[in-house]
Amino acid sequence: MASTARPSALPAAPATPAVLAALPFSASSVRDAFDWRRIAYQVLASRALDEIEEGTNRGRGSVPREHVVLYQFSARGHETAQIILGSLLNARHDGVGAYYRSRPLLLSLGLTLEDAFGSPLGRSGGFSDGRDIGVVCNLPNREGPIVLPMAGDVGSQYTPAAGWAQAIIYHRDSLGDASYDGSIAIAVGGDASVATNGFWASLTMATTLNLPMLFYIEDNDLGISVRGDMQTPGGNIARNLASFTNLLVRDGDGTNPHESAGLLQEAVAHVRAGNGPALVRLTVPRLSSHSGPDNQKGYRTPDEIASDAERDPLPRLREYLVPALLSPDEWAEIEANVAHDVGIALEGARSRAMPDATRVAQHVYADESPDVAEAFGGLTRAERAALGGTDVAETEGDLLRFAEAIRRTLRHELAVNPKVVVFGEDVGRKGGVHLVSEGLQKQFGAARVFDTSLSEEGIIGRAVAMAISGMVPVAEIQFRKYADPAAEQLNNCGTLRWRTANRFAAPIIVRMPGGFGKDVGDPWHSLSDEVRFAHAYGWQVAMPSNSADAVGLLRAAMRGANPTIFFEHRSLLMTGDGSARYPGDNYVLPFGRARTVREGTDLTLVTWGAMVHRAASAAARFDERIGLIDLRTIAPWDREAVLASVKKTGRCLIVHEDNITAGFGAEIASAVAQDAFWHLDAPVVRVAPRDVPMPYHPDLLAALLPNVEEIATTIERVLSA
Ligand SMILES: Cc1ncc(C[n+]2csc(CCOP(=O)(O)OP(=O)(O)O)c2C)c(N)n1
Repeated sequence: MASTARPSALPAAPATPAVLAALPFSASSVRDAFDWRRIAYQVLASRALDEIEEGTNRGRGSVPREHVVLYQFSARGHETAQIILGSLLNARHDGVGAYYRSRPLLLSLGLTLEDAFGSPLGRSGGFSDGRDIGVVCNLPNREGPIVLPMAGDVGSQYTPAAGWAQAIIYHRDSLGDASYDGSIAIAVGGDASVATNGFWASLTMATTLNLPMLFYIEDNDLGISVRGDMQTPGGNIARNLASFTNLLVRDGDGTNPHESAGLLQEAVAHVRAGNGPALVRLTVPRLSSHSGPDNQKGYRTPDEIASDAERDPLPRLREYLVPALLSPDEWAEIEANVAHDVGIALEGARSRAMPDATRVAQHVYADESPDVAEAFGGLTRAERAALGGTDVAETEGDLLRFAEAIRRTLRHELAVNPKVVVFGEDVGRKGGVHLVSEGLQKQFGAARVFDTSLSEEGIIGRAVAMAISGMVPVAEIQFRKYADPAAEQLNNCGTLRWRTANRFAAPIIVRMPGGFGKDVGDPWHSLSDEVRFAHAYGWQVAMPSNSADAVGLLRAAMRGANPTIFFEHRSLLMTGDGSARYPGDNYVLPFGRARTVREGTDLTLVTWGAMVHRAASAAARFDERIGLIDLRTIAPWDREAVLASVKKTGRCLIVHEDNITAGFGAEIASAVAQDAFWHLDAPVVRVAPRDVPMPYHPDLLAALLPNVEEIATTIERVLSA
């Protein structure tokens, strides 16, 4: 073991009697409530891991002196309070949103020492199979507390943690699953993380919804190099939140085991009892640099580093336990056990295979092969199979406008699948600003169809955790442009399955109106920019042009295993352009299957969304010469259908509403140029708006959007090329 084997050489921790006297817990109530031997083992183990990885260990026993990982984030100084907290998480469905300095907490929840070493070494197996930084971990657990997949973005852990808390209530009260009784969500973050949008979004969620959620802030007064008073006015988030309605707030010294244990115990009990959320801030020293590459130069003086070293919680833990609860020999025995176990774990991790490079692309999307294990999250295969579906549309259905078709699909899926919830800003009482969900709250109740606070990050982060819990969250973003604040959660949702090597999945559905309206536009409500989601990893992207396709694709998403962006075009919501016959309650349209709107001999016109209608009007002017393909989905997109048609017609024209530069049309043009080049009789051409935002005045809008005339003229030009 490392330098911590010399606790007696360090100054004794002051007892801070004034603080202790004010605390509501007695010495014996704290001492007796915890398994301190286990806590000591885990604190020492975490310390040993960090020291070996950092190369600061002195080398002892079977553990040589070395520096074993390149990108290391040490938790030295943060361990004791985290492990005390972990020891309080014992309900079946406790769930943790944590960050890169939370490995001690994971050790206390069952992360093995070998996995803790193996992943930072980039070895196969473990929590990411070599795909993610070793301290960005996760812990699926079907029998006890889980740790949601962490992410590298500071603050991104908060809204999923709040979503987990809301999911606990849903499973317990709406699905009647008693195994959720008493379970809570925990969000762990540093002092700088409380300046993020995610922190405030989740705090609003937790306090307004009275969620069973504990915020644990470990305040080391540094965000890499920036001091805490730059993140929080006055530098103490607990003091500032003292007057927050519906939040128990506690503040203390995270190096004092007694105080940490008492405060955390009180807060956990408060939340478990259903009294609402709590926040505990504990001060801790950061005993290392921020991360491996950081040398602390320029922002921390040697004196500051030395005075933080004096606040090391490990010797304070020993002071607290020895001799009151453990004899010096017992403490030494724990140290020896840790040294032994850590040595074996390091060897085990080293002997693991390197990750299989041939599998680097696996798990971006769900892999349905029977030999691939089911991820933690989403509907199970059995549940999906039971819901079933058919890709054969009924032909006698009512003629439905676009919005009504989506509403009817949501209504049916809410009725047949109790795990479905529908939510977003104004989605509940009002029924959405486009009234797509009108009447659904009345029919299914406010637990299943509900309004949210105005935070898109909160909406998507919440959906991610709900999906991980096995629910089917259908989140509405009020307008495409307002997905911007949720970009981090959306991107992390898309990579979640891949970066956890299929341990977790979050197949959420994000409904998103956008595009031009009926004679109206503007830069905020009329953005389309669908290409951004096709470019993001792991998403399915639907852009239906009519009611029947909307029904089939939305149902496919809600019975599927991948996250989906479901684009609801405003002009289709506002007009009858997309009306079609209802294809039935069981109609499921697989993604990546284009619709041939019309066959043609001389030119293939490719488009999607609302542009299908303008393209169809233009194509109709050319008798049988124009083949029109409606892609329906752009991720995946039906490459085969487009190539087959272009090989037949020899010409390709792509029309879209998104701006031309790097729009999705460029992807199609590239595929055609590469794989149908020898069949082309003319250049591949795109009709799309110049790179100009959507304008407000109808004349300006009309001047920018592709229209029937422009499409027809371009068809003529390509035909005569
Ligand atoms: C959204 C985001 N911005 C910036 C960073 C870079 N970064 C990584 S850690 C960090 C400081 C975080 O400090 P704090 O939350 O106090 O946690 P600590 O590292 O002190 O434990 C920063 C700025 C990031 N990872 N994510």
